[in-house]
Amino acid sequence: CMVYLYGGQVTSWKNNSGEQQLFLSKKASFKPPKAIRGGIQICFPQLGNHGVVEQHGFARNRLWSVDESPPLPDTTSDCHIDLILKQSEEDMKTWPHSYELRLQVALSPRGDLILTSRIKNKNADGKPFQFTFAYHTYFSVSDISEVRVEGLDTLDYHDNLQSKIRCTEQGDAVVFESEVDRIYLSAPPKIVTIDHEKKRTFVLRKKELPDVVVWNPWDRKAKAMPDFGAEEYKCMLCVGAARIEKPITLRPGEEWQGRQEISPVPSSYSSGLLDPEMIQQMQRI
Ligand code: TA6
Repeated sequence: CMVYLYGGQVTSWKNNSGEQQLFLSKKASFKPPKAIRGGIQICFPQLGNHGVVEQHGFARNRLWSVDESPPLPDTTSDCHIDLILKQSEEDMKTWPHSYELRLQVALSPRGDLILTSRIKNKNADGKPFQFTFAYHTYFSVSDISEVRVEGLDTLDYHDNLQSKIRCTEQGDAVVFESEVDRIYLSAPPKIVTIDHEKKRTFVLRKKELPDVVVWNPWDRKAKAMPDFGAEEYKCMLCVGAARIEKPITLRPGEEWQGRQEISPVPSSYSSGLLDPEMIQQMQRI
Protein backbone atom coordinates (compact mmCIF):
# COMPACT_ATOMS: atom_id res chain seq x y z
CA CYS A 1 0.00 0.00 0.00
CA MET A 2 1.04 3.61 -0.47
CA VAL A 3 0.63 6.27 2.23
CA TYR A 4 1.01 10.03 1.76
CA LEU A 5 2.22 12.29 4.58
CA TYR A 6 -0.16 14.83 3.03
CA GLY A 7 -3.41 13.98 4.75
CA GLY A 8 -1.94 10.88 6.42
CA GLN A 9 -3.70 9.20 3.54
CA VAL A 10 -3.56 5.69 2.13
CA THR A 11 -3.89 6.20 -1.63
CA SER A 12 -3.18 2.71 -2.93
CA TRP A 13 -3.74 -0.86 -1.67
CA LYS A 14 -2.91 -3.71 -4.03
CA ASN A 15 -3.34 -7.45 -3.54
CA ASN A 16 -0.60 -9.93 -4.34
CA SER A 17 -1.65 -10.03 -8.01
CA GLY A 18 -1.07 -6.28 -8.19
CA GLU A 19 -4.79 -5.48 -8.41
CA GLN A 20 -5.77 -2.05 -7.05
CA GLN A 21 -8.48 -2.27 -4.37
CA LEU A 22 -8.89 1.43 -3.59
CA PHE A 23 -10.18 4.12 -5.92
CA LEU A 24 -8.03 7.18 -6.65
CA SER A 25 -9.40 9.80 -9.05
CA LYS A 26 -7.32 10.48 -12.15
CA LYS A 27 -8.03 14.16 -11.40
CA ALA A 28 -7.00 14.01 -7.74
CA SER A 29 -4.98 16.93 -6.37
CA PHE A 30 -2.09 16.17 -4.02
CA LYS A 31 -1.51 19.61 -2.55
CA PRO A 32 -3.28 22.00 -0.15
CA PRO A 33 -6.00 23.05 0.18
CA LYS A 34 -7.66 20.15 -1.64
CA ALA A 35 -7.77 16.72 0.00
CA ILE A 36 -6.63 13.80 -2.17
CA ARG A 37 -9.74 12.45 -3.94
CA GLY A 38 -9.62 8.76 -3.21
CA GLY A 39 -7.93 6.21 -0.98
CA ILE A 40 -8.76 6.53 2.72
CA GLN A 41 -9.22 10.07 4.03
CA ILE A 42 -8.91 10.72 7.78
CA CYS A 43 -11.82 12.97 8.73
CA PHE A 44 -10.95 14.73 12.03
CA PRO A 45 -12.03 16.61 14.16
CA GLN A 46 -15.28 16.65 12.17
CA LEU A 47 -17.11 14.69 9.49
CA GLY A 48 -19.25 16.75 7.14
CA ASN A 49 -19.83 20.47 7.33
CA HIS A 50 -21.68 20.67 10.63
CA GLY A 51 -19.13 22.19 12.98
CA VAL A 52 -16.54 24.91 13.47
CA VAL A 53 -13.93 23.67 11.01
CA GLU A 54 -13.93 23.00 7.25
CA GLN A 55 -15.85 20.12 5.59
CA HIS A 56 -14.57 16.77 6.91
CA GLY A 57 -12.09 18.48 9.25
CA PHE A 58 -8.50 19.61 8.63
CA ALA A 59 -6.52 16.38 9.17
CA ARG A 60 -7.05 15.27 5.54
CA ASN A 61 -5.32 18.34 4.13
CA ARG A 62 -2.46 18.83 6.55
CA LEU A 63 1.11 17.53 6.36
CA TRP A 64 1.64 14.68 8.84
CA SER A 65 5.01 13.36 9.98
CA VAL A 66 6.42 9.91 10.66
CA ASP A 67 5.88 9.08 14.34
CA GLU A 68 9.33 8.67 15.89
CA SER A 69 7.94 7.20 19.12
CA PRO A 70 4.92 5.16 18.10
CA PRO A 71 2.90 3.15 20.60
CA LEU A 72 3.30 -0.63 20.55
CA PRO A 73 2.06 -2.03 17.24
CA ASP A 74 -1.63 -2.92 17.33
CA THR A 75 -1.05 -5.81 15.00
CA THR A 76 1.09 -8.91 14.63
CA SER A 77 2.08 -7.65 11.21
CA ASP A 78 5.64 -6.38 10.90
CA CYS A 79 4.51 -4.39 7.89
CA HIS A 80 3.26 -1.12 9.31
CA ILE A 81 3.96 2.59 9.44
CA ASP A 82 3.14 5.10 12.15
CA LEU A 83 2.23 8.71 11.40
CA ILE A 84 1.42 11.61 13.69
CA LEU A 85 -0.42 14.92 13.40
CA LYS A 86 -0.38 17.66 16.05
CA GLN A 87 -2.11 21.05 16.29
CA SER A 88 -0.77 23.95 14.23
CA GLU A 89 -1.00 27.60 15.19
CA GLU A 90 -3.25 28.08 12.17
CA ASP A 91 -5.70 25.39 13.26
CA MET A 92 -5.66 26.61 16.87
CA LYS A 93 -7.48 29.72 15.58
CA THR A 94 -10.54 27.67 14.62
CA TRP A 95 -10.09 24.64 16.87
CA PRO A 96 -8.19 25.83 19.97
CA HIS A 97 -7.02 22.47 21.25
CA SER A 98 -3.73 20.61 21.70
CA TYR A 99 -3.93 17.04 20.56
CA GLU A 100 -1.93 14.15 19.18
CA LEU A 101 -3.48 12.12 16.35
CA ARG A 102 -1.50 8.95 15.77
CA LEU A 103 -2.31 6.73 12.79
CA GLN A 104 -0.91 3.26 12.27
CA VAL A 105 -1.33 1.76 8.81
CA ALA A 106 -0.63 -1.98 8.72
CA LEU A 107 -0.82 -4.81 6.21
CA SER A 108 -1.47 -8.30 7.59
CA PRO A 109 0.34 -11.31 6.08
CA ARG A 110 -2.97 -12.08 4.30
CA GLY A 111 -3.06 -8.59 2.78
CA ASP A 112 -5.72 -7.08 5.05
CA LEU A 113 -5.42 -3.31 5.50
CA ILE A 114 -5.67 -2.21 9.13
CA LEU A 115 -5.89 1.44 10.20
CA THR A 116 -5.71 2.30 13.89
CA SER A 117 -6.09 5.90 15.07
CA ARG A 118 -5.26 7.14 18.56
CA ILE A 119 -6.34 10.63 19.57
CA LYS A 120 -5.06 12.15 22.77
CA ASN A 121 -6.13 15.41 24.45
CA LYS A 122 -2.94 17.36 25.23
CA ASN A 123 -4.63 20.52 26.45
CA ALA A 124 -2.59 22.13 29.24
CA ASP A 125 -5.54 24.33 30.24
CA GLY A 126 -7.61 21.45 31.55
CA LYS A 127 -10.17 21.85 28.78
CA PRO A 128 -11.90 18.78 27.31
CA PHE A 129 -12.55 18.67 23.57
CA GLN A 130 -15.18 16.95 21.43
CA PHE A 131 -14.83 15.53 17.91
CA THR A 132 -16.32 13.21 15.32
CA PHE A 133 -14.23 10.92 13.14
CA ALA A 134 -14.35 8.86 9.94
CA TYR A 135 -12.22 6.71 7.67
CA HIS A 136 -13.65 8.05 4.40
CA THR A 137 -12.82 4.97 2.35
CA TYR A 138 -13.00 4.94 -1.47
CA PHE A 139 -13.25 1.37 -2.76
CA SER A 140 -12.46 0.55 -6.37
CA VAL A 141 -15.37 -1.40 -7.88
CA SER A 142 -15.96 -2.88 -11.33
CA ASP A 143 -19.45 -1.45 -11.95
CA ILE A 144 -21.36 0.42 -9.23
CA SER A 145 -24.70 -0.94 -10.47
CA GLU A 146 -23.40 -4.45 -9.74
CA VAL A 147 -22.35 -3.72 -6.15
CA ARG A 148 -24.29 -4.35 -2.95
CA VAL A 149 -23.48 -3.51 0.67
CA GLU A 150 -24.69 -5.95 3.31
CA GLY A 151 -24.98 -5.58 7.08
CA LEU A 152 -26.96 -2.29 7.05
CA ASP A 153 -30.46 -3.75 6.72
CA THR A 154 -33.13 -2.33 9.09
CA LEU A 155 -30.67 0.32 10.38
CA ASP A 156 -31.53 4.00 10.74
CA TYR A 157 -29.51 6.45 8.68
CA HIS A 158 -29.21 10.20 8.15
CA ASP A 159 -29.89 11.00 4.51
CA ASN A 160 -27.66 13.90 3.43
CA LEU A 161 -29.76 14.21 0.26
CA GLN A 162 -32.82 15.05 2.37
CA SER A 163 -31.32 17.56 4.84
CA LYS A 164 -30.13 14.72 7.03
CA ILE A 165 -33.60 13.43 7.90
CA ARG A 166 -33.55 10.11 9.74
CA CYS A 167 -34.72 7.15 7.63
CA THR A 168 -34.70 3.38 8.06
CA GLU A 169 -33.06 0.99 5.58
CA GLN A 170 -35.83 -1.14 4.04
CA GLY A 171 -33.71 -3.35 1.81
CA ASP A 172 -31.72 -6.45 2.80
CA ALA A 173 -28.76 -4.80 1.06
CA VAL A 174 -27.88 -1.31 -0.18
CA VAL A 175 -27.71 -1.18 -3.99
CA PHE A 176 -26.89 1.78 -6.24
CA GLU A 177 -29.09 3.20 -9.00
CA SER A 178 -28.64 6.92 -8.20
CA GLU A 179 -26.75 9.27 -5.84
CA VAL A 180 -26.45 7.91 -2.31
CA ASP A 181 -25.14 10.02 0.61
CA ARG A 182 -25.95 8.46 3.98
CA ILE A 183 -24.64 7.91 7.46
CA TYR A 184 -25.84 4.59 8.88
CA LEU A 185 -26.13 4.59 12.65
CA SER A 186 -25.05 1.94 15.17
CA ALA A 187 -24.07 -0.56 12.50
CA PRO A 188 -22.82 -4.06 13.32
CA PRO A 189 -19.04 -4.58 13.63
CA LYS A 190 -18.82 -6.20 10.17
CA ILE A 191 -19.99 -4.64 6.88
CA VAL A 192 -19.63 -6.49 3.58
CA THR A 193 -19.27 -4.82 0.16
CA ILE A 194 -19.85 -7.32 -2.67
CA ASP A 195 -18.60 -6.61 -6.19
CA HIS A 196 -20.37 -9.25 -8.25
CA GLU A 197 -18.58 -8.58 -11.49
CA LYS A 198 -15.12 -8.76 -9.94
CA LYS A 199 -16.25 -11.70 -7.76
CA ARG A 200 -14.65 -9.80 -4.93
CA THR A 201 -15.94 -8.94 -1.51
CA PHE A 202 -14.52 -6.44 0.97
CA VAL A 203 -15.19 -7.38 4.57
CA LEU A 204 -14.88 -4.27 6.76
CA ARG A 205 -14.50 -4.74 10.50
CA LYS A 206 -14.55 -1.79 12.84
CA LYS A 207 -13.91 -1.01 16.51
CA GLU A 208 -15.11 2.08 18.48
CA LEU A 209 -16.68 3.32 15.22
CA PRO A 210 -20.41 2.55 15.40
CA ASP A 211 -21.49 4.46 12.28
CA VAL A 212 -20.88 3.88 8.55
CA VAL A 213 -20.60 6.47 5.76
CA VAL A 214 -21.95 5.30 2.39
CA TRP A 215 -21.52 7.61 -0.59
CA ASN A 216 -21.65 7.57 -4.37
CA PRO A 217 -22.01 10.99 -6.07
CA TRP A 218 -23.54 9.53 -9.26
CA ASP A 219 -23.40 11.50 -12.54
CA ARG A 220 -24.55 15.06 -11.73
CA LYS A 221 -22.36 15.50 -8.60
CA ALA A 222 -19.48 13.78 -10.40
CA LYS A 223 -19.55 16.44 -13.12
CA ALA A 224 -19.60 19.18 -10.48
CA MET A 225 -16.43 18.02 -8.70
CA PRO A 226 -13.24 19.48 -10.29
CA ASP A 227 -11.04 16.71 -8.86
CA PHE A 228 -13.28 13.85 -10.04
CA GLY A 229 -13.85 12.40 -13.53
CA ALA A 230 -17.40 12.63 -14.96
CA GLU A 231 -17.61 8.83 -15.39
CA GLU A 232 -15.59 7.85 -12.33
CA TYR A 233 -18.69 7.39 -10.14
CA LYS A 234 -19.18 4.08 -11.99
CA CYS A 235 -16.03 2.53 -10.56
CA MET A 236 -15.94 3.77 -6.93
CA LEU A 237 -17.94 3.49 -3.73
CA CYS A 238 -17.28 5.06 -0.34
CA VAL A 239 -18.02 2.79 2.62
CA GLY A 240 -16.20 3.87 5.77
CA ALA A 241 -16.31 3.35 9.53
CA ALA A 242 -17.16 6.47 11.52
CA ARG A 243 -18.23 7.94 14.81
CA ILE A 244 -20.68 10.72 14.11
CA GLU A 245 -23.97 10.37 15.92
CA LYS A 246 -22.38 10.44 19.38
CA PRO A 247 -19.29 12.70 19.27
CA ILE A 248 -16.32 11.69 21.46
CA THR A 249 -15.35 13.90 24.38
CA LEU A 250 -11.82 13.63 25.79
CA ARG A 251 -10.52 15.30 28.92
CA PRO A 252 -6.80 16.22 29.08
CA GLY A 253 -4.66 13.08 29.15
CA GLU A 254 -7.45 10.87 27.88
CA GLU A 255 -7.08 8.90 24.63
CA TRP A 256 -9.57 7.39 22.16
CA GLN A 257 -8.77 4.61 19.69
CA GLY A 258 -10.68 3.69 16.56
CA ARG A 259 -9.83 0.85 14.18
CA GLN A 260 -10.92 -0.17 10.68
CA GLU A 261 -9.76 -3.41 9.09
CA ILE A 262 -10.57 -4.37 5.50
CA SER A 263 -10.17 -7.92 4.20
CA PRO A 264 -10.52 -8.65 0.47
CA VAL A 265 -12.24 -12.00 -0.01
CA PRO A 266 -12.85 -13.71 -3.37
CA SER A 267 -16.58 -14.37 -3.74
CA SER A 268 -16.65 -17.13 -6.33
CA TYR A 269 -20.39 -17.66 -6.39
CA SER A 270 -22.31 -15.40 -8.81
CA SER A 271 -24.90 -14.89 -6.09
CA GLY A 272 -22.16 -13.06 -4.28
CA LEU A 273 -22.16 -15.58 -1.51
CA LEU A 274 -18.74 -15.93 0.02
CA ASP A 275 -16.83 -18.99 -1.09
CA PRO A 276 -17.49 -21.66 1.66
CA GLU A 277 -13.82 -22.50 1.82
CA MET A 278 -13.13 -18.77 2.33
CA ILE A 279 -15.75 -18.64 5.09
CA GLN A 280 -13.88 -21.42 6.92
CA GLN A 281 -10.60 -19.54 6.38
CA MET A 282 -12.20 -16.29 7.69
CA GLN A 283 -13.61 -18.07 10.72
CA ARG A 284 -10.08 -19.25 11.44
CA ILE A 285 -8.82 -15.58 11.37
O1 TA6 B 1 -19.44 11.41 3.14
C1 TA6 B 1 -20.22 11.88 2.16
C2 TA6 B 1 -19.93 13.35 1.89
O2 TA6 B 1 -20.10 14.10 3.02
C3 TA6 B 1 -20.78 13.82 0.72
O3 TA6 B 1 -21.77 14.70 1.15
C4 TA6 B 1 -19.78 14.46 -0.22
O4 TA6 B 1 -19.65 15.78 -0.01
C5 TA6 B 1 -18.53 13.67 0.11
O5 TA6 B 1 -18.55 13.49 1.47
C6 TA6 B 1 -17.24 14.25 -0.38
O6 TA6 B 1 -16.90 15.38 0.31
P1 TA6 B 1 -15.61 16.23 -0.15
O7 TA6 B 1 -15.49 17.33 0.83
O8 TA6 B 1 -14.44 15.28 -0.13
O9 TA6 B 1 -15.91 16.70 -1.56
